[in-house]
Amino acid sequence: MKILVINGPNLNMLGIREPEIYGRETYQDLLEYIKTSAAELGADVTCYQSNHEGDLVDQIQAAYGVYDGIVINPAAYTHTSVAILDALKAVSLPAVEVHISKVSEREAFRQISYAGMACKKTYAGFGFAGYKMALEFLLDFERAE
Ligand code: CA2
Repeated sequence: MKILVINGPNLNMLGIREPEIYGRETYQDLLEYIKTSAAELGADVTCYQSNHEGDLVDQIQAAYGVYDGIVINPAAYTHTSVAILDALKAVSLPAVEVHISKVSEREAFRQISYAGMACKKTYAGFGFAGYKMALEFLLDFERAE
């Protein structure tokens, strides 16, 4: 199964600040974790990160016909981007939303997720492990199809 993992703005800064929320591991560590998890689970994973909303929309669109599923942490765009929601709906690929932190216990402005409205499942507050859970979910989902 070919899965595109998309990370949104500032996630490339992981490990640099706010370790109490996002941990001490870096974005490179996250890429390693996803690669190792994918190898273990037998998924073919490509990772993409951008700080730009339009680039994230372009990547989601480009996934159509190429990937079998999407794992997405849209970061701050989670709470603002109807464009990302529309792109996920447009490609209609099975998608899973991931957040490193437990957004449900954070500020009021983080309580809405537009992207989540187009996702089959959300994993939030599990740190990096949420990405592996998302890959497992997509593999199980494909098997059940
Ligand atoms: O918990 C998550 O994964 C988030 O998607 C992370 C976003 C935040 O806006 C969402 O509400 C929840 C922020 C990513 C920025 O990460 C930083 C990394 C280092 C230093 C500061 C922020």
